[in-house]
Amino acid sequence: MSVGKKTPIQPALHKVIMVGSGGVGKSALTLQFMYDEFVEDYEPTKADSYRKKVVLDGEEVQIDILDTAGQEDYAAIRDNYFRSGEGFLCVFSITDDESFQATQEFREQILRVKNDDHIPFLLVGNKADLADKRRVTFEDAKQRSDQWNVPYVETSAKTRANVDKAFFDLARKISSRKYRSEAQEESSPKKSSCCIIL
Ligand SMILES: Nc1nc2c(ncn2[C@@H]2O[C@H](COP(=O)(O)OP(=O)(O)O)[C@@H](O)[C@H]2O)c(=O)[nH]1
Ligand SMILES: [Mg+2]
Repeated sequence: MSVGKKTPIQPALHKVIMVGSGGVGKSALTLQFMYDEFVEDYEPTKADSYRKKVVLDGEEVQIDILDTAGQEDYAAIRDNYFRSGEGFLCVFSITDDESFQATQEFREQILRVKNDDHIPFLLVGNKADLADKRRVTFEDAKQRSDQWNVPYVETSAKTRANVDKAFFDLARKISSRKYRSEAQEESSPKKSSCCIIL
């Protein structure tokens, strides 16, 4: 029976922004997710956007990815990028402590621009294949993500480990967030009319 079944006109679009210091693997993760290949020498100053159709929990959705590349040092450009994002993959390299420290600043900037403590956000420790060069422990990263109340995931753009997981977990958070806020919007007029009557 198809009666009453909702058919979306267009697949939902979830806007993801890649943030993190230069060289941590934002482009490599994006390209691995998009095209199933490890690109070792992507132009470090090039920001670009991508779109991929995926099936998320049985529903077709589009994931829009903005791969930033340092232009966000300019506050105005950065704020525009961040404002357009519905979810953030905040990437550092497990081989580089400075890149881990830098995630703090990215987190603060994002919260400032979005003005939303519950913005969909994942802390991503990339280059997990380079175990012998690890400088950031899993525990330290997990502790930070717990403090922020966000998930922590370790990925490798080289081996593809957890790459789909990072994007899908974030898209899932964006999706549930949207439905929740739609539900709130639907319920709030009732509340206010109720207050007027009283
Ligand atoms: N071994 C390893 N190298 C990586 C990984 N991700 C990125 N790289 C390398 O790190 C360098 C910087 O990656 P890139 O994606 O350009 O970093 P971005 O500046 O954050 O976009 C490149 O030489 C990549 O080949 C990874 O998961 N494992
Ligand atoms: Mg890049």
